[in-house]
Amino acid sequence: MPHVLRAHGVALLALLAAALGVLGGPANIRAAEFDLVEAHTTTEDHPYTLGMVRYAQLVRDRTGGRVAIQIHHSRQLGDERQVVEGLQLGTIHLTVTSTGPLGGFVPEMNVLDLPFLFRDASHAYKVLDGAIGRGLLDKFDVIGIKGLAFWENGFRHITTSKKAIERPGDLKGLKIRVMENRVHQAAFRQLGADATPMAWGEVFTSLQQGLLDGEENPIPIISTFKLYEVQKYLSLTGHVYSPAPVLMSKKSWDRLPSDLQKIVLETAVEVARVQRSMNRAQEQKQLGELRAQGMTVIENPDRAAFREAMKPVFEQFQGQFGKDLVQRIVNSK
Ligand code: EAX
Repeated sequence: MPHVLRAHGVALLALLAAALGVLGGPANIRAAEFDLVEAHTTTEDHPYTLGMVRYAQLVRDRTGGRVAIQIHHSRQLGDERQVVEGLQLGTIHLTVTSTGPLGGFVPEMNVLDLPFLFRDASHAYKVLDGAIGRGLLDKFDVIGIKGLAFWENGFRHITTSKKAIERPGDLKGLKIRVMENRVHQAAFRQLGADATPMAWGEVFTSLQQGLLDGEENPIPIISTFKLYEVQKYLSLTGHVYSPAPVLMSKKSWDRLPSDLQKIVLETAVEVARVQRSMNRAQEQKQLGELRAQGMTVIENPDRAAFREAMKPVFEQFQGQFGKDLVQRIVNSK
């Protein structure tokens, strides 16, 4: 990772400069005042990483090198739940994560996991970038985390090994990995699947060994993790929109002076736009690539039937999160 090497190089140069008594040298040979350890689970070429690289550059430039972000992708520091725990402890400072494990930390976050909550991406952006989204991010405060912004994981689709999924009944009896998330678990149970919660890191091997029949994720995840090697069918159900919150350890946040806090927060919000368009560009390109890799794509599964079949879950959880909040989201235009 060149940015890490560069950080070391900069530190050495700064030491050298100090030793030689060269004071007030150019900003780029100073070591960063705030070194932020960032960690997430996706690969180097996935839009979480691409967005984070852009974010790190902008933050470095706008803070005159005072804030440096060291990116660790590909689960180098653990799965999503562990990383979020790291934020609470202050051992990890920054992440971009799926909502998968977040309901275990902030129960209200589970509202975003309701199947067919958002009509389309612009509906999701409207809600997440407005007062409702900010309200959800602010709920992380009490558990020692500063919620910065919503980036994108994407609309989730179902992949399977043995059987094409066209309608809800096709999932009956299939062992499908879901995120460690009670709404997703309930939704897939409702469809008759054997819904198996599991951290992402174990999924590829479990699919490979036939311990699972399928899973569900956005196209950029399916593609960058090469799920085509272990899955035959991709059914474009789009049953839930997965945002990717960018979260910071409250310990790191509180250490930053307010001018730097402002840059760190505003830049995270600004990069959401870029990161989402990177994600959509990958979706477009990768669908063809997945076909070329031998996957059979079911483009038009019976979405209305999926929505109908998952409705009881919507009703059940709507009661828990407050019908009011759910209605406000549904009615956002
Ligand atoms: O955050 O666990 C999941 O299925 C997530 O969508 C994925 O790892 C990216």
